Amino acid sequence: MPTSQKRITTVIAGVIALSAALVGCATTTDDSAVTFSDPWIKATDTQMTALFAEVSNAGSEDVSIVGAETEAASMVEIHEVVDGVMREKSGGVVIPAGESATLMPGGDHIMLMGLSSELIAGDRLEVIVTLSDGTEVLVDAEIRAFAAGDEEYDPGHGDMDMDMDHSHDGTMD
Ligand SMILES: [Cu+2]
Repeated sequence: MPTSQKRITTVIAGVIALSAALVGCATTTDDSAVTFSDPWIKATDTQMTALFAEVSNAGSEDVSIVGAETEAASMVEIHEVVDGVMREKSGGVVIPAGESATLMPGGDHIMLMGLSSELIAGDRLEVIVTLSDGTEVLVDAEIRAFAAGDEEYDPGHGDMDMDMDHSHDGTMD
């Protein structure tokens, strides 16, 4: 009896350890007051694109989008567009308490750079967005064809990313 008793205890301990490991692996939290509505990413066969969405904050404190990551891109930045040129947005995108903000072409957006493969319309891509309150939100975005906006996107990146190997073919500037 001591032997079988011990074996059962060992099995239970193993199950508990596995459960703890699974919880520990989770990279997102569900308790964020920030939600992403209708998130989408512009389809592309280049090495960069952007994530757009309507983002609302149901909480009582302002929260900012300060970062993001996805397995499809080696680098992700939070951008704004000023005078038609995009650049990294200092402090991130603020979502005021009880209000919403829109990430859209020509405006604030989450820039995905160093894409490892083509992003095809109709596919989906998960992006983990980091907020200033320390929470992370898993965003499941649809990839959509979007022709307009190319003009606004490329020039800014041409300037900014000149020293990076993911810039275009060198025809800019
Ligand atoms: Cu950008």
